[in-house]
Amino acid sequence: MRIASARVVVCSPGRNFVTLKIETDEGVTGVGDATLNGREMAVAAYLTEHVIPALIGRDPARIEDTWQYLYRGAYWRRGPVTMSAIAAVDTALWDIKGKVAGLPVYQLLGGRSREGVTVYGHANGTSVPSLLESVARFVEQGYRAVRIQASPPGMTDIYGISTAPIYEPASSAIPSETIWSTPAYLDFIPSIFAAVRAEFGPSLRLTHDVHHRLTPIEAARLGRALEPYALTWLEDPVPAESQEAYRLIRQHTTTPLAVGEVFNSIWDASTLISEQLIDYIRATVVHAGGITHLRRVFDLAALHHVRTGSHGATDLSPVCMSAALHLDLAIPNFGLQEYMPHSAETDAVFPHGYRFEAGYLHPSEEPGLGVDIDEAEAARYPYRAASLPVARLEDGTMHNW
Ligand code: KDG
Ligand code: MG
Repeated sequence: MRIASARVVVCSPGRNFVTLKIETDEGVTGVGDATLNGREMAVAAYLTEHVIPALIGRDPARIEDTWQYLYRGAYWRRGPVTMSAIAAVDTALWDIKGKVAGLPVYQLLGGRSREGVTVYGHANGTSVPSLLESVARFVEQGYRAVRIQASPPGMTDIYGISTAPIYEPASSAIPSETIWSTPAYLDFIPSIFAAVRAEFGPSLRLTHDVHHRLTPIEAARLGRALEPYALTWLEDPVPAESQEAYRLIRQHTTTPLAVGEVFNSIWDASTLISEQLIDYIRATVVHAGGITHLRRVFDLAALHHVRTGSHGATDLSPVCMSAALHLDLAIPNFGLQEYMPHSAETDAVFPHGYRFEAGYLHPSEEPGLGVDIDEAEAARYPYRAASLPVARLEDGTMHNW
């Protein structure tokens, strides 16, 4: 069997997605997600101009060799654009391998290690009462874990807060600007955990996403203030370009830490994992080199008591979510999976077989990944340039979004 053709489909059913579809000379097809929020066309061009021509005629069964060919062979290693492109190829080849074998991909990864994939939903509010209502809706639906975000008094439009039914931060072509106040945030956040614990008790698993806004010592202070509320994790307290920064946070708090949604290689996390500076690694299939490379990251994590908590926001397509679920089901050190349901338009473009039940997601039992792209449906939603926002401090200084 040989790869006969491959094409990139860019569509925007409510938000932008980049998808790679590979076809073999025997008519078997595979799909891979290549979406990089706000930088979609860079990955599309990387695939079309530099990767697809080299795929034609290759044996689709040689997943590891193809991965190494695209990684080592490019000379310019790593980075989100390169690794998302490699991820799309790798994911599509796993899909093809599963279809050829007649098995769901999780069976090829060693089989089921658990009955279902525990997921967390996004509860948010513009005030504590509206946050409590939002948490209650997730509990009613059977969620066992919830991420909680609320806007501190006087701060609007900050990360994670939305009054729309589906949170979608990428909007205008030129980034919108938001204002951030660290003192207001640090003063407010412990109170939302106190309120949620008082209302919902100790067993609901809770997380919170700082979205890279603090310095290490500020993060240490927040982690310590949140210890009474027993978080499952505090996410991205500081930017992780400096993995060493986490040593300082770790010295001061027992609040578990989760990092890695912007990581694209094992090298981004090697110090964090091997020194046990974090508790959860949040890298995911589309941005971290596909199933092949993410499995390598997760295996390293398993050696060091670090569990997984893969990113699963709506800018990761149902193709990525399908792949993530097969991996989540098979690995020994699964922790928690993020889950934001997609819009009805997105679900129609990407027919998939995974399903939510009683707080768990279950991957499809179909051969391969159990997801596809309906290209006629995708063509109804052309690409629209959309960027993530930026953040400034109150005096106008650029900050981390
Ligand atoms: O594209 C960026 C989003 O995926 C990110 O802002 C979402 O932080 C996020 C999360 O934890 O889901
Ligand atoms: Mg996050």
